[in-house]
Order: sequence, then structure tokens, then C-alpha cells
Amino acid sequence: MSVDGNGKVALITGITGQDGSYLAELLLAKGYAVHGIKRRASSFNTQRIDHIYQDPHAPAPRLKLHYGDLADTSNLTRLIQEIQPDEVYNLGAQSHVAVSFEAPEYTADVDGLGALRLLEAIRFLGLERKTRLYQASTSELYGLVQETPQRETTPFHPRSPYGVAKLYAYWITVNYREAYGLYACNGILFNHESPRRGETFVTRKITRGLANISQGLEPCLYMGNLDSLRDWGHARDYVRMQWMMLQQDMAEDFVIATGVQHSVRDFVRWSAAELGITLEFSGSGIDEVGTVAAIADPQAVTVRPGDVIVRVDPRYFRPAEVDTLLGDPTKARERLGWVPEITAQEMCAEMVAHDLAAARRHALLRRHGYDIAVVQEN
Ligand code: NDP
Ligand code: GDR
Repeated sequence: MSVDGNGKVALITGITGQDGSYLAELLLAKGYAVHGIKRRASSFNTQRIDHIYQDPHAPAPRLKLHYGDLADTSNLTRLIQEIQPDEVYNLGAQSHVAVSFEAPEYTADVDGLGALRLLEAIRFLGLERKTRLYQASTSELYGLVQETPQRETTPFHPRSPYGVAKLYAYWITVNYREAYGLYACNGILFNHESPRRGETFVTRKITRGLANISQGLEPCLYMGNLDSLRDWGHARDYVRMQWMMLQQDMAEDFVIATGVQHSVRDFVRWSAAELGITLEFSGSGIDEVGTVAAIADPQAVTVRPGDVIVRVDPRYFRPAEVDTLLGDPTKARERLGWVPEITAQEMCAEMVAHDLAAARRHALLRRHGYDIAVVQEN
């Protein structure tokens, strides 16, 4: 494989995910040779990176995919031995908080021990002085928050099997840095989204669900906790910071956030407004509903004033919730000059535009007799 460009070689776990796809684009643009680990699945799972795919038969491809899994020690060790990466970005994870309550052991294995397997492979292969590691840590570590806003020094109190698994990964990364002098660091990233966000995370569920409703593909959006408060940024801004963290003289941990907080209900309202729909919320708890109050352009949408298009379904409540998260990115700004460029509202507009285009295509197909299944999940 070619190491043209800047001569650096990166390995990304989770390259088929939201962040992995943006990071791969960024590193390729910087001239890296990029290797990614993808899981074997019974159907294609590379949609997010198909646009940067390079035919392995072509001369000097700079993107290469390998089958692998964070649960498989020998696979990871062999890949690191073969690839000899300068930088490893550990983005792979069972990343859904609600699902981690359903599959806690698997989540612990992949999200917790997966990080250890990579660190141990670097150490075992004697690559401590060559290979730098980025660990995808999370604001879910703060969980039941002890201080607002949350910064690098705020104590952790995770509230889910996902958060607890990521807590292990956080500390084992710090431990290998302290014990073996590895350049290994944690990015404590707050929620970040994009049109490539998985369809079952709240922002994408909202933009996709409301776009579908506006085109008559679904009747209603069923939501969990509308009061939840999050600090939402754009994935494109956040992967820039992941790269910056590995280019410093010394490995350090950073909070990556916007410093601005909104509720899930706000995000529903903004998304509806992007579609020309004014939503009014009434009731409370599981009886809360979102009703169409006004429409900007009746030709553009199939809903009408008075239609109830948002309801609460307790199925989407979590056994333990993280009610509020707000990050303080001061250290990242002062030390690395990082500032987010895209606001949550701008990101929401981009996501709605993306999902509306897809909904219109589906609606058109349906009008011409092709039945398109529309699935809604948590
Ligand atoms: P995604 O869920 O979009 O992507 C996760 C990636 O991990 C996918 O490529 C997935 O593969 C892969 N993966 C899952 N299980 C395994 C496994 N057993 N072995 C190898 N790979 C696996 O997550 P994001 O891109 O949003 O997040 C990237 C990382 O950052 C994750 O670790 C997440 O926990 C963390 N994080 C995310 C935040 C966010 O708001 N997005 C905030 C803070 C942290 P497949 O495509 O086959 O499913
Ligand atoms: P989160 O993201 O749990 O913060 O983890 P998610 O978008 O799933 O939930 C955010 C908040 O919205 C509430 N919510 C709902 N969530 C989902 N998924 N579906 C719903 O219908 C719904 N209704 C309300 C949730 O209860 C929660 O409070 C994300 C993941 O990317 C993690 O991997 C990452 O570590 C953290 O962000 C930072």
C-alpha cells in the first residue's frame, strides 16, 4: 500500500461509522494512507465511506479496509503489526446508550476491553515510541453531573453500561500513558451529529421522522424524554479536533463541546420549522403531544393544522437517564486554537435538508407504485 502524501499511516477502528467516515476524509485530504477496520456483516455496511472507496486493484490506493472486530485480540494485534500505524483512532464502539442496557456485557467487551486490546497490542509489538492512540471518550462519563459546565477536571459518574465501559477505556488509556509512556489521549466528546448520524440517535430520528411525516410516509414521531438537555456540535468540527490531539508534543485529554445547551424539544421544534411547520407542545410527561399550529406552504407538506405529529412513548425512556450535559471547551480553545464552526441550528438545517430529499424520493417512488418500508426505532 502506498504511503504517498505526508507519509503518515493511520488506522481507524469504526471507519464505517459517522465519525470514522468524516475522519477518513480529513486524513486522506491531509495525505495520509488510511486503513480502516470494518466488521463482517451479512449485508454491505460501508455506505458512509463508499464515496471515498478506492479500488484495491488501482495503482497506489491510499484507503484500505480490513475485516476485524474490537472483540478479537489476535486480529487487532496482527493488523497493527502489518500496518505499523503512526496513529490509531479508536472510534469503534457499540455506541448507543439505550442499547447498552440491553447488551451490557457485549458493550463492556467492545467499548471497554477493545481499548485495552489496542493499547496492549501497541505495547506488545514494541511500538510505544512510534504509534499514537486516540481514544473516543464521551460526555456520558459525567452522567449524573457533579459540576456545570463539565470540564476535564469534573468528576465522573456514568449512568449506563455504555458510560461505565467507556470509563474503563478512559482510565486504561491514561494508565498506559503513565505506565509505559505511550502517546495515548482521550477526547471527551459531547454529542455530535450530522446527516451521517445513525438513524436511532435522537437528532437523526427527529429530522428523518419529521421529514417522512411531512411527505406522508409516517403519521407520527414517537419520542422519549423531551426535557433532556444536550450540548450538540457537528461531527465535521469534532473530527478535526481528534486529529489535532495527536499532533501535540505531549499527550493530553481534552473536552470537546460547543458550550451551548438545548433541549430535545427545542431540536424537534427547529426541525419542524425547517419544514415550514410550526409545532405547539401541550400536556406533560407521557401525555405530552406536539400539534401542528401553522404551515408555511400547504403544497410542500401533507400535514394540516391540528394534526398531532409528536407523541411520547415510555418505551424510549432509559432505566437511568443523563438529564443534562453542557461542556466547557476552554482548554481546547486556549491550547489548540480549536473552535467549533457549525452551530446546532445550522447542523439541524443541514440534517433536515438531507432527510427531506430522501423522503421526497421515497414519496415519489410510492406514488409510482413502489412500496417503501419506513422503520422507526429508538
Ligand atoms: P457510530 O455508532 O456511528 O459508529 C461506530 C463504529 O464502530 C461503526 O463503524 C461500527 O461498525 C463500529 N463497531 C461497532 N462494534 C464494533 C466492534 N465490535 N468491532 C469493531 N468495530 C465496531 O458512532 P460515532 O461515529 O457516532 O462515534 C464514534 C465513537 O465516538 C464511538 O466510540 C462513540 O462511542 C464515541 N462518541 C460518540 C459521540 C457522538 O456524539 N457521536 C460522542 C462521544 C463519543 P458498523 O458500521 O459495522 O456498525
Ligand atoms: P446519547 O444520544 O444517549 O446522549 O448518546 P441520543 O441521541 O441517543 O440521546 C440523547 C438524549 O435524547 C433523549 N431521547 C431520545 N434518544 C433516542 N435515542 N431516541 C428517542 O426517541 C429519544 N427521546 C428522547 C435520550 O434519552 C437522551 O437523553 C450519544 C451517543 O452518540 C454516545 O455514543 C455518545 O457517547 C454520547 O452521545 C455523547
